[in-house]
Amino acid sequence: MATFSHMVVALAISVAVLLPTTTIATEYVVGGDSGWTTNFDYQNWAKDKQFYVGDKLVFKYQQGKHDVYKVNASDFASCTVPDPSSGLKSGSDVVTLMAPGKKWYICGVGRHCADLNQKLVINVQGWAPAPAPNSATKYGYQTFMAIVVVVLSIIAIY
Ligand SMILES: [Cu+2]
Repeated sequence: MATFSHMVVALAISVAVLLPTTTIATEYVVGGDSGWTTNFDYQNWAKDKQFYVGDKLVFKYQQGKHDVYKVNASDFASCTVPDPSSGLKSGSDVVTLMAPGKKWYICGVGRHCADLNQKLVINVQGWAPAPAPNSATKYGYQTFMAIVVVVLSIIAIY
């Protein structure tokens, strides 16, 4: 009798744990259809998006024409390119957002950053609820699943 209940609980816990990681992480192609290029307003592209830890940025461009460097705030402002070995150059570079906070990216080719605006700054939010519309639904989902797990656990005990 108890085995069936225990299976339900195990299933519910699995769903609660696995679903947020598989369905909520978002992959963003930087610049959308324009990709990673010159003379594109990346701040305008980023301004209506909510970036969370676990999301991915994909920088798409013709290999050799551009590249991608993760930099700090001052190098972003001055378009200072770091050591070339730290650059991403595949033409389809996937960056997983590992930690909350501001992240800065520039192109290191020619004066693409300095003169042609090829630079992106985003603010990555953690999993904790923040006063943003998107996070409310994520938080609500996790709360809902927690309640389901607790209720099923109680049913299983009795
Ligand atoms: Cu470039």
